Amino acid sequence: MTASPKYSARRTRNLGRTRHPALYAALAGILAAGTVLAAAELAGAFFTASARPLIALGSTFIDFTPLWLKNFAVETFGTNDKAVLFAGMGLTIAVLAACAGVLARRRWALGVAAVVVMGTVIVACVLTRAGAAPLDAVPTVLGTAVGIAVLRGLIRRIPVSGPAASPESPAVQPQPGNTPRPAQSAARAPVAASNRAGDGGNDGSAGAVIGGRSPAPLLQRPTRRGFFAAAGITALAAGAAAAGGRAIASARNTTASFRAALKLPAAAQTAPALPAGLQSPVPGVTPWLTANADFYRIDTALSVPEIDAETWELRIHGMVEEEIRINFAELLDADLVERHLTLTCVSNPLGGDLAGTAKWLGLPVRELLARARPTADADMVLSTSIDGFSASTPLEVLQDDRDALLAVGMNDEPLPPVHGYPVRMVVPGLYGFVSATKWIIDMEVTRFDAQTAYWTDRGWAEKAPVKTMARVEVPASFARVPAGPVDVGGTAWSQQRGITGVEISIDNGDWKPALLAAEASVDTWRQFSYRTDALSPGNHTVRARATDPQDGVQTEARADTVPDGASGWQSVQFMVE
Ligand SMILES: Nc1nc2c(c(=O)[nH]1)N[C@H]1C(S)=C(S)[C@@H](COP(=O)(O)O)O[C@H]1N2
Ligand SMILES: [Mo]
Repeated sequence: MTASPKYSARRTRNLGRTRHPALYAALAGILAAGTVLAAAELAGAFFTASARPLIALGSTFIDFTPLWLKNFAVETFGTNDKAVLFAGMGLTIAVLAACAGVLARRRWALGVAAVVVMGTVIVACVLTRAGAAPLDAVPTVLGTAVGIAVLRGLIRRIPVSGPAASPESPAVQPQPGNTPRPAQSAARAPVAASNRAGDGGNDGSAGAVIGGRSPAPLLQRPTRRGFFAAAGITALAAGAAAAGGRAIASARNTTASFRAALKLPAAAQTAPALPAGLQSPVPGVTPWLTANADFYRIDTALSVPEIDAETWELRIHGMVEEEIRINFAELLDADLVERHLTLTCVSNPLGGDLAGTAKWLGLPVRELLARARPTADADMVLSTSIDGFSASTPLEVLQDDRDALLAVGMNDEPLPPVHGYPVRMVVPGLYGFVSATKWIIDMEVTRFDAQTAYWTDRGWAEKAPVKTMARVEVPASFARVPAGPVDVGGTAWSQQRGITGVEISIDNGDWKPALLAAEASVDTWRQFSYRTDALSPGNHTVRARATDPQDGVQTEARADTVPDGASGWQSVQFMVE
């Protein structure tokens, strides 16, 4: 074969000089950053989730996310917003790390400084998370140390001409006219060449991981192959550390097994029997009862909080005659009620799917408040989650006769972890962000003029009753339907007021009443159906609007989701074939 001369020619050239050492340095930087995160992930398995750098970084980022960006993310990516956030973070870190690598090759001290700055930023994020302990900084500090060692080991393996590069004597640029050296140095026995004598003066850490800094004659000449071998080993080790960290973290998570074994008590008051005919007859309309697995999830938590139900405790304090604490066993012992309630998110755009109906099991919040006895001038309850999220709920809403629940069960199961296990609030009539605190641990009775909640501090309203809304689900946007009459179906909600009518307008024509499905209660959504006249082939639009008995027809005025929920009449385009 003629391949061999070609091969050796290329090989010799590559051994002799590297035309793009900065690219190697960038790769070294990226691998070092990956090692920082992986090592921290492994160490972090023995700490709380927010001690893990990516979680802490992402959570902090979310907390500082400007309103427009948050809305953009939710509207564009919906419930995938977290995956997008992680991807964006990964990309940002990779770019910064590549720069740090390039910097490190030119001036080692600057590279180290860059890595240390990154580590410090992460430590700051970790330590400012809700419930963080000083020791939570340990994984990141360890990870940063390992990352610096890896960076050092890789940088000095960047193939260059002239004397071997070391962090302290940065890479010598390839000289024009340098004679390529034969491959013999690479063939030298690695053991003999590897370290020993030259290790004096070394700071130690790098040598321990990849190989010591040795004077040029003793160190085998850095080769392309050597660099990529080290890079590959680094990537493998980082991957193994990250995977190992995950595995250890989930093995150490005992909340899952406790939850699986948990038998919820029977309700003292079961849910009123559901009437027949709740489901719209139009095929394709959302199931009236939302399965837990299909229930929308919206929260700021990058890692689902793990709460040990056996040590969970809720404190009710502030402007009360008597401070109260209740633990999980006491809560399960109380007279629990079961209710079907529809929960909706303020970020739901017209026609959006951030709404769901479940059967909740819980203790009415008013009973706890009755025990605590709020003082006369209190007007708000600030409920706080273990991860620092908080919601401001008007006190009277939690004291009137609606079924505001401290919920433990969802559709006959303990709350799923993502929906707030072990305990959350669910308040009929209010959007989730001002009422439905998941992973709740604290309720402070206070005043709207004294305290503000998580989203209120970020531009959203402090009070947010649910707006009456009709949603067309069938036909779907841009659906193609056969000629003839078209079946329209959907869901409307107006928690606390109920739905007494839904009207449909085809192609901006007169409003016609839709057929309402049965109603379970004013706190649950209500479905509808409507059959159009035969429509001609081509594009058509269908609009829907709901009526509630208190405020009449839902407003036509369009409002954005910010600050207190979208309004307006949804319009859906479809095509008759
Ligand atoms: N701890 C915590 N609770 C939270 C939130 C949150 O970000 N953190 N988001 C709220 C919002 S905006 C909504 S709409 C509901 C959504 O509840 P779900 O995810 O169970 O559907 O939870 C509320 N409770
Ligand atoms: Mo929400």
